[in-house]
Amino acid sequence: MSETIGFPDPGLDLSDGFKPHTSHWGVFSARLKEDGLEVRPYAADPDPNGIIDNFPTALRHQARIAQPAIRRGWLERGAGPDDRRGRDEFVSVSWETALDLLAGELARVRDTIGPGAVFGGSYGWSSAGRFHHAQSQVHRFLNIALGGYVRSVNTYSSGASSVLLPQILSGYEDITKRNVTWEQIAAETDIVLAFGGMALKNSMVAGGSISKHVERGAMAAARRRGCEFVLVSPLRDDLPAEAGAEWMTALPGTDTALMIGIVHSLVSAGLHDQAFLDRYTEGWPVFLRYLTGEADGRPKDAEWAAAICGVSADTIRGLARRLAGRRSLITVSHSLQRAEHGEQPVWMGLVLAAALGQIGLPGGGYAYSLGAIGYYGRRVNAVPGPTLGQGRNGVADFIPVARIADMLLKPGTPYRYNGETRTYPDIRLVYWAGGNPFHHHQDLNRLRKAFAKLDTLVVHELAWTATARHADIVLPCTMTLEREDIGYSTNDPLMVAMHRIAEPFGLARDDYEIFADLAERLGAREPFTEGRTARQWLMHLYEPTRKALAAQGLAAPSFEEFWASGSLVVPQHLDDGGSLRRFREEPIERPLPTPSGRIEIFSSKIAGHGDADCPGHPVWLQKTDVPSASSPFFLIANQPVTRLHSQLDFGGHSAGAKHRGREVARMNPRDAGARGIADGDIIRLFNARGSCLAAVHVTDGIAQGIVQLPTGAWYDPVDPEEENPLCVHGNPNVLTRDIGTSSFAQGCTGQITTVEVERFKGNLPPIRAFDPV
Ligand SMILES: Nc1nc2c(c(=O)[nH]1)N[C@H]1C(S)=C(S)[C@@H](COP(=O)(O)OP(=O)(O)OC[C@H]3O[C@@H](n4cnc5c(=O)[nH]c(N)nc54)[C@H](O)[C@@H]3O)O[C@H]1N2
Ligand SMILES: Nc1nc2c(c(=O)[nH]1)N[C@H]1C(S)=C(S)[C@@H](COP(=O)(O)OP(=O)(O)OC[C@H]3O[C@@H](n4cnc5c(=O)[nH]c(N)nc54)[C@H](O)[C@@H]3O)O[C@H]1N2
Ligand SMILES: [Mo]
Repeated sequence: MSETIGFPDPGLDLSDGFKPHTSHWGVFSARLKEDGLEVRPYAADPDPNGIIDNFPTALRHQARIAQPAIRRGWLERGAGPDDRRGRDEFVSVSWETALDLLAGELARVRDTIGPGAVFGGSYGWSSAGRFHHAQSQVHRFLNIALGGYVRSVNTYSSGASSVLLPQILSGYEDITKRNVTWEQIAAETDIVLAFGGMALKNSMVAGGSISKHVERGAMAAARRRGCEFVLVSPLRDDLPAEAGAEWMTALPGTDTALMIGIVHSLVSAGLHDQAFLDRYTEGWPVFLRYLTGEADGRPKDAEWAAAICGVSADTIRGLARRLAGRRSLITVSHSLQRAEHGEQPVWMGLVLAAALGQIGLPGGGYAYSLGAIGYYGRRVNAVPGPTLGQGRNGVADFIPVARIADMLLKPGTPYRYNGETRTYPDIRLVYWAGGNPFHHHQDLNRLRKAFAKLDTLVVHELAWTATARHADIVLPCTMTLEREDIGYSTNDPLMVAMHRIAEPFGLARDDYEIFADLAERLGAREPFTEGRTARQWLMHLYEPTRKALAAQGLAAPSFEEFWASGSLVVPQHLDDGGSLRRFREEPIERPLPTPSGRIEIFSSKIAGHGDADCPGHPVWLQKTDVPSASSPFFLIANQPVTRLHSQLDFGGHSAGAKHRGREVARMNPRDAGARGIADGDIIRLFNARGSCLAAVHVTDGIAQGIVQLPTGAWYDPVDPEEENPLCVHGNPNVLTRDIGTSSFAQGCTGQITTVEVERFKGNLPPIRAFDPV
């Protein structure tokens, strides 16, 4: 069943020469005039995202890459391990030279070692259009022209949960994208307990495109109806003011203990839903032995939890009473699982929701990652969107995405993943297009050493990111505004005809064109391009949508009509609660896709792996990175407000929020006062792994004992010659730890670490991250 709301869409204002376009952070229209670029948010968006304001300054910024470049050491001495990566200078070359040299190197690795020595995971968010999506392009190229590559699985976003949830509840997409919606919350929910919050800055973004930002309005509507919001988070603004939330702080990384304490309180007071547990879950009795202390002599009561998480036992018991017997919704943010033992809060949040018995009811139960990205909590499109086929990968090997530095530093070494013992491959060449490991990876000083071991690092970039600066071959690509594409996301009804707004910068070329010319040199142009120009590909990729619309008897505009109107509204499925609703209604006929067909509170499969850091039911596990005399503060390294990750950090909106050119950290007044730090000061954050500078905002919107520094400021080493140089700009990943969540999922743990902080008194070094090379 589906419904549609009409075509064309009136929200896209194309008067005065503005042309339609979109991004991961919002639909907009833009026009280029003599005096620069102007952008206008989508008029039907109730809450537009300021990140589009990064475009005007970014388009022709000096940080853009104008010409292909090759690292001098690689050019003069050839491929091979080199710790000069990131310190060496670059030589500008013509496209002919760059592509000839690169094709030769790709052929060498393919023919003398094999495609299993190429790492092409190329993790990253790239840009919004579905055809010029760089990650799809690079995978397709490596499959067709090289015979394959070692890939990466899972994401930095949800490394732990995406491996865990299918074992204990249902498919990852099912749980995140077809579960409780904002419409249901506005209409039905009595109380939302949000672990890690649902910050509007986060739901403002959605991969592929996002037309309407609805979260603020939905929370306001729920609140007006009387819904209560309780926020468990280090930061007050992890829920918007409109939610009117009660804010409480557990120590970072201790939410699992808090959740266990709430469940113990429910059970002790007889407030848990035993009928639900009996009918819909597997293994509650095993968990109960842990909860009551029968298994280990320690009851996990509210006092036990309070001693770990810092929330008082009375508050914990009070939460249990407030949640029981009402339409309660437990939300668990992505951030909670981007940490050591990140599997546990995801699993324990589910057990808490099961004990409350609301799973599968409208607006009730468990919503993992709701509010983390704009595609959760919405309806799903009822027609297929454009997708570029990636061909067949002839290499079976893969790594969990966040284990890249381990792979490069420890080839041939065994590691655990998802119940298996696997071995890291020996990688000689890494190809990156559409991602920024010097943004996304942890312990950047270690990453530099890992990249030094390669023969060759190839990067396609639109700007001189730290990753580009560490590459051997840098190929300048166009940015989204400089090419045509189709913007689309499976949870947004507005498909956007992304018109070209500006000509390419310098000699920049589309990733597609670059790969087509490389494929030619490797004898694979025709299979790669299938004889199509970029425009012909757009027409080809649009066709499945048009056909599906016609098959449903709906208006099915031709590509030309779609392109001329600028957008198309596609039908969406009804908000039917997805598989959890169906399971609740018919647990025997519509079982969950878990081994038992039920919600697994105890998983014999996971227990059978025998990994002590992720046993068969959720447990509290002591963390190894906790505040100490040398690193007394927790550091929260979360998503930035003014940009998507590191993208367009040089744009006006991002730069405008910095202070004295530095990223802004936040500290509680008491912590700052104790160190003689005042609002607006420059501070130095440091620990055993590295150090960086940041400006500081002193505010009571952050809990004591915690410093927050968002991700995304470009890594800017004061002296690249040093072993562990100070980053003068404020990239928190010089401080974070490069360990997996557990031997089970091996997810990214970048969200939390520990640091010391001091007022920076020296001469402030200049920012050079955005200088041309
Ligand atoms: N400490 C810590 N670290 C984290 C996180 C955290 O919470 N804490 N969060 C993690 C998460 S959830 C994620 S998803 C990752 C994000 O990590 P990434 O996705 O790697 O970050 P982006 O900055 O989006 O990188 C995209 C890159 O693609 C480039 N690009 C854009 N368009 C194009 C194009 O058309 N062609 C090419 N070739 N390139 C293009 C951009 O310039 C940019 O450099 O970071 C992770 N890192
Ligand atoms: N503006 C903007 N939006 C984004 C992105 C972006 O780069 N910019 N990135 C997008 C991507 S790729 C993703 S995956 C999502 C990420 O979604 P999340 O991972 O949920 O987002 P974060 O901002 O990293 O974290 C959310 C909040 O969790 C809180 N938190 C951290 N540790 C703990 C803890 O131990 N316990 C509790 N209770 N709370 C904790 C922090 O205060 C933090 O602000 O965001 C997406 N949205
Ligand atoms: Mo992410």
